[in-house]
Amino acid sequence: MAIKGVGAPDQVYDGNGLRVAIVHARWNAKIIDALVTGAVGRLKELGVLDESIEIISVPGSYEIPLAVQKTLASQRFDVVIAIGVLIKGSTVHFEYIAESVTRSLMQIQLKENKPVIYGILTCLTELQALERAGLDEAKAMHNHGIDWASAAVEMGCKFGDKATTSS
Ligand code: RBF
Repeated sequence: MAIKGVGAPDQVYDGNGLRVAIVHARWNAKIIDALVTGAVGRLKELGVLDESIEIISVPGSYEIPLAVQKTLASQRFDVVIAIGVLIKGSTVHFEYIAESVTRSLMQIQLKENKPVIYGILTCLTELQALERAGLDEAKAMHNHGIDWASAAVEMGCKFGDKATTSS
């Protein structure tokens, strides 16, 4: 059994009826695409209907919080998955963006009282990001987008407006 990463959920959650938005940045597009694809595939496996999934793109990670805020304020969604890929460069942009986006996403979910799933990779190298999107052939690592979708369905069912927890 893996030591790191999310453990098994306490029950199987049914995503049918859950409305999920994915707000993603377009920086580092190849990695983003793999993460979004992984998330969408898992949402569908968990019963979220195609027409209940909306994908919204913004230029970069810095733009994600406002888009998430507006998306939740529209009252059209039960949960939002925020996906961005920040890769450290030679300036301090990375630190500023990572810090402000992370803090903002936490504030938004508490203010809007709806789950925001934190799908922001903050990697020191491009290889680290590729690995976490399951794109590094040498290691064939896990696509984190899959976990974010599982978290979205669990949080939406447990804490969303239409809490549908069944046991
Ligand atoms: N956005 C990302 O999503 N990931 C990045 O790794 C990233 N690196 C950036 C590095 C620099 C030097 C700058 C200026 C912007 C970067 N952005 C990145 C874009 C940022 O999130 C935002 O879209 C723009 O700054 C416009 O507000």
